Amino acid sequence: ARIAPGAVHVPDWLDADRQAGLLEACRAWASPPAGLRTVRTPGGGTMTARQVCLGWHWYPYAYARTVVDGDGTPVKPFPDWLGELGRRAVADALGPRAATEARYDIALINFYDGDARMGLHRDADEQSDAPVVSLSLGDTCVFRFGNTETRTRPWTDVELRSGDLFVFGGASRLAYHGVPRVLPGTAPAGLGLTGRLNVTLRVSGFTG
Ligand code: MD5
Ligand code: FE
Repeated sequence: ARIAPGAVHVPDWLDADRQAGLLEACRAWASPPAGLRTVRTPGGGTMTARQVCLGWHWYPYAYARTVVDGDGTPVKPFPDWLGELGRRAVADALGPRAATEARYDIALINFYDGDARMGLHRDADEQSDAPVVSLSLGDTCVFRFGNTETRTRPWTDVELRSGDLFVFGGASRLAYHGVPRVLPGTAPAGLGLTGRLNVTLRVSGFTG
């Protein structure tokens, strides 16, 4: 379903086996070194979702090759198979032409447990306008898709469930968005995940 220009929601894109496989990979990436960390914002706050990065390490509001705000170790590599998954996602959501230029090299993986949420923000630290690919696992969340101008209404709330794909490209790439809540206990019974996790694939556009 098209939510806005360039923003496409594909429910149930990953079947149960692929969800389980992606979850297993995320658990390995979340292990030290360069594993899951709490993100501290410059204002002295902390994000409630915890995060692990592949390829490039995101810290507010820049990218590095090491976990500069964690254990200082090199960020884990971004695997080729994940880039292929990203291109398949873009092809399915936006068509094959949109997928050809996209060379994914960053994954940000957010773990939402308990009351974790994510405030409205824009993702503007990449130097590429390639679409962001979002894959959801575990509990259903309310995803808030806003507008490119302001942090306020109008916005559209969409429920993202385990296995759903969302692709944010074109005019939606710099829209404000967030996760106002996660609906506890809604994960598929067989998956073995308490809470929610979200994998985003991005193109850095960095050279060198
Ligand atoms: C999440 N993650 O569910 C969301 C899904 C993040 C983040 O917001 O920054 O890690 S990705 C949502 C997204 C990315 C890029 C553009 C837009 C949405 N958008 O235009 O709405 O944990
Ligand atoms: Fe974001």
